[in-house]
Amino acid sequence: MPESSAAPTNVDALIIGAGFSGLYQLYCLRDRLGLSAQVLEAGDGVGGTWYWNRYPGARCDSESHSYSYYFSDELLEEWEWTERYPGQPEIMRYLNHVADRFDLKRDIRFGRRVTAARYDDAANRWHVETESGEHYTATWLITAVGCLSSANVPDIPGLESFAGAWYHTGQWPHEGVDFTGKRVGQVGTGSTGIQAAPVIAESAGHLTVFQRTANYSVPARNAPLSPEFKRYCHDRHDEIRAVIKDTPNGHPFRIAARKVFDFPAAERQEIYEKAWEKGGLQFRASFQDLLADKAANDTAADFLKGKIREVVKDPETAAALSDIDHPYAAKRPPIDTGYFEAFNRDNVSLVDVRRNPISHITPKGIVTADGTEHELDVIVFATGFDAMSGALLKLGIEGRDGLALKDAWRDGPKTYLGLQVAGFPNLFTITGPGSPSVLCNMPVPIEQHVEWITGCIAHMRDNRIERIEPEPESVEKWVAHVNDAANATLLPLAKHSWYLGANVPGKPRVFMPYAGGMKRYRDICDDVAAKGYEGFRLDGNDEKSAAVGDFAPAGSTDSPGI
Ligand code: NA7
Repeated sequence: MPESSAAPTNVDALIIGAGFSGLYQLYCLRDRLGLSAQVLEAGDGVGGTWYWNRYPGARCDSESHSYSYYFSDELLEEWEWTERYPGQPEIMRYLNHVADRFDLKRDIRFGRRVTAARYDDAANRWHVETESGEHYTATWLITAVGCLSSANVPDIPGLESFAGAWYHTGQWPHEGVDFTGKRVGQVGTGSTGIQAAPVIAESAGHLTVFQRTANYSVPARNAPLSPEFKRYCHDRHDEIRAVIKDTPNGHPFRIAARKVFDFPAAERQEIYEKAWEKGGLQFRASFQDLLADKAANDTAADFLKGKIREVVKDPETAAALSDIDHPYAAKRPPIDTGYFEAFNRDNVSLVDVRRNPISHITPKGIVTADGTEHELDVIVFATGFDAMSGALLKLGIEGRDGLALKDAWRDGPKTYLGLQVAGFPNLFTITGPGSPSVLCNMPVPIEQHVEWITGCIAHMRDNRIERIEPEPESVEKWVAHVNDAANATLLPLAKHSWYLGANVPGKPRVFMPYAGGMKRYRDICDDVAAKGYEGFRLDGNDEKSAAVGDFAPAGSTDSPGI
């Protein structure tokens, strides 16, 4: 797209990333506050996560009518999704539509990968550099880099010697990959691998799935949206907005108030059957105590494991696929279109790499510990991301007195509200570690974060406040609260979860997302702002921060997001 040759490099606000969060942040700062703002985006187009994740079967697990911005009634009225779950190309069309409709692209500098961001205390400015050597400065620096954008390619010995082609799903070639007749190895069975495998199997000569942790999955039951449902979305968007703002996870459905053991086994089974037929993440909403009570969770886990054994015909494969080591939804629960059914095809096989680990890669393929060489033409790494903190640490951020973010977070990421880090004035992290983000339907926390940051910057401007950063004690309290919230759930029982950073060797194990629920989080943020940004240090006028109070403990009856 054409770019102004005189794009400003010294602005009020710099935003890194042009996905859901960066686009809305630009709109808020530029069009609502009238600030000068620029977005720096590594890709050649808008879309963020969806710009990079173009793998076969890439589709959002949130229902399309909720996977939308809700800030503009006009936008809600004019846009129409076509399927229950939006596929990657449709999400790209949506985000391009939003960017064009609000004339955002003129303030986005594409093809700019940020490599350094340094805070100059004396000038109270952020200095930002890009890979190509450009230099920008700004009063406020806002990261909108997404939670799942730093690809995790496992360090398997011999990968460089592989004679075929290999790809990570999060860095998929724009021109696509032709699997026709090829021997494909897919490593990873998270949400991505579960979406990709059935689609790859359709054209591959043979697909070998290398599974380390077996996973639950509920059928998505994706389908075109009916005219009646489309009309409902248009006519009732106020109602839908009210629901997604009120539910703990920002999804457009309420979590049932009932508890598992208030129902006899036969009735529970019926409830699970209905939820299975309906499909999607709503399965998780069948009972309110599924993520709070292990025995309750076991009933859902057993139901889902039974479904795997029903669907998959080969008993050995079915046993490996249903040998799941964590409670249902303690890791991000995938939803699928024909995943388990794919293992009934003659051209699909499973290798259980928990029992028989990958030892190395040769020019011909993947070798497992038992000495078998699985000959392959293509390897697909559906191995996830250095989630939540990875993309932020890659930006080369240095705060006050040269404090590097990677040093401040040596023992794991620490923020206040997921939005700011002590020692890094005027830096805001949209969906940062410690925010509800990935436990929610993402556009909901994104809109809340962006609006809160916009309000905070307006407050600073109106009151001539030059700097804002959290008091270290607020950060400590928030980190403790995030831990308490996680510990009130079964989420920490999944030892291999990326929520904990456990998927990346050497990464500190810290439960990163806030599991106390989106509504509670929104109330806390509103309260902090209403109390004059309680727990933050505000410099530049006489305003003093108020000491942060205690956050109400996350009770076990609260359902965390998924
Ligand atoms: P995930 O959920 O992190 O899944 C990655 C998968 O790759 C998972 O099965 C991992 O097993 C597996 N993995 C990772 N490294 C290896 C190695 N070295 N060997 C074998 N297997 C490995 O990423 P996704 O992209 O599927 O999903 C990310 C999020 O995107 C998802 O949660 C949604 O929010 C959208 P493990 O479980 O670590 O044993």
